[in-house]
Amino acid sequence: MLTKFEVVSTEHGPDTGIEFASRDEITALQTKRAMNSLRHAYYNVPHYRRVFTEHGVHPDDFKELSDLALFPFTDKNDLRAEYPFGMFAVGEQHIARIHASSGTTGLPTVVGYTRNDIEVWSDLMARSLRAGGVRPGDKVQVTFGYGLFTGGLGAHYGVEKLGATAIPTSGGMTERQIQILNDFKPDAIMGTPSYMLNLLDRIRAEGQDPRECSLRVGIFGSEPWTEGMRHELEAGFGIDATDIYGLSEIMGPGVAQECIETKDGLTMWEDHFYPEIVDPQTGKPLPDGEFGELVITTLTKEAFPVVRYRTHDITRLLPGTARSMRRLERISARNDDMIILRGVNCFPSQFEEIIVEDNRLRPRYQCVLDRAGRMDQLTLRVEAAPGVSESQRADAEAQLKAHIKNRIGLTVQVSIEDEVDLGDGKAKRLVDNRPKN
Ligand code: DLL
Repeated sequence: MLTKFEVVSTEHGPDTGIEFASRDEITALQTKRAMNSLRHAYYNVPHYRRVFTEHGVHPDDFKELSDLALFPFTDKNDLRAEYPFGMFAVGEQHIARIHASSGTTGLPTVVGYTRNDIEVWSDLMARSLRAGGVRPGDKVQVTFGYGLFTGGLGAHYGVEKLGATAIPTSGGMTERQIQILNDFKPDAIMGTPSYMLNLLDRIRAEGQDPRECSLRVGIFGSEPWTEGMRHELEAGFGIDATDIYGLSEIMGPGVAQECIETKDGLTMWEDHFYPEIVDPQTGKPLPDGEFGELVITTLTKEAFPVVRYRTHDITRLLPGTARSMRRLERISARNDDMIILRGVNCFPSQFEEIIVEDNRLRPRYQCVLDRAGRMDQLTLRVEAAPGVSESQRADAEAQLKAHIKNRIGLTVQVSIEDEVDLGDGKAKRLVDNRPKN
């Protein structure tokens, strides 16, 4: 139930003029909505009431957008501390859907949506698809995973909302993806860029020319990728490829989307999300154009309003081009050690939890990321305990691989070694050898 303050309803479907509104109009809308959202969080989520009070601020202190800097940040740990439903701002009977994403430990971060939140998300996904070149009547193969991950269902509802046709293949089963691509003749495809490169190779390996497929556009995201990968996917499939960004804590896919006419970074849908770039060390807001950590405040979320969420994604804000809303430069780095491997998020600490259960291994380990051919690959280097025989090592390796597959859902390479050098000082848990271009 929404008490005291109602969140402003969102009438902006994919075909309204808000995408081209003047900066003044956007600022006025953001100010009104931020005020509402801060009140909504404060009056309906005990966590926000507590931390605002501890910080000596009240929603009434907010008069203009720069006042947002008075309010405390929210981090993944805050959400985890309220596991599972403590951050919901509405009663459970108003929750239409729940999604979750991996946390730094075994506990996932849980997010909820009201029926209206799902409507807004679908609108924003439809808007994103349209910006990426998908049109009503197109068929869209959705290879993002369906389930607790926001990718599949988030994209799916947007495809339907746009008036296009969803082909919900979900992830994996590449043979079947290729068959569907050949037989259903989709106009567009969505997925992680690394999986798309894999698909490209598999099609070629079957003796087909991927440029002869029916695809016209591809919308890819959920993990960092590069201009080099864009060129390869565009040339390989004969498509226009654009970048989509989002995170479950804020909504899911469709927080920002690159426009097909400019392909110059991702337009942030600023009527629903207020972006700030802050210095990752001091937390001080930085001016547009400077690199720092992206912080997002939701402006219209009912079930899960989020105030100043630290995304840990490093980027900068640029002026609007194809739309009047500001753009994010392609996100190429994070300032924590979250690994995104083939679209699955995980932290080195999750591997550690599994390693320490095996007394044949020592908790001295390092994650090494490489690009093997096309696919990103993670090798977990782990030190063997003293006196462990060759055959015990082989057993430990097989078991570790199996446990990681079962518990984290990732296939990784494991290398059990005599010694793992973790560098001087703070243990270097992550080595990223993937090409940057
Ligand atoms: O990955 C939501 C999503 C699904 C986005 C499908 C796009 C397409 P999470 O699993 O919560 O949500 O992971 C969010 O993934 O903080 C970024 O670090 C990373 N990420 C998402 N999109 C991009 C992108 C989904 N286009 C985390 N470029 C974010 C670089 C991205 N990184």
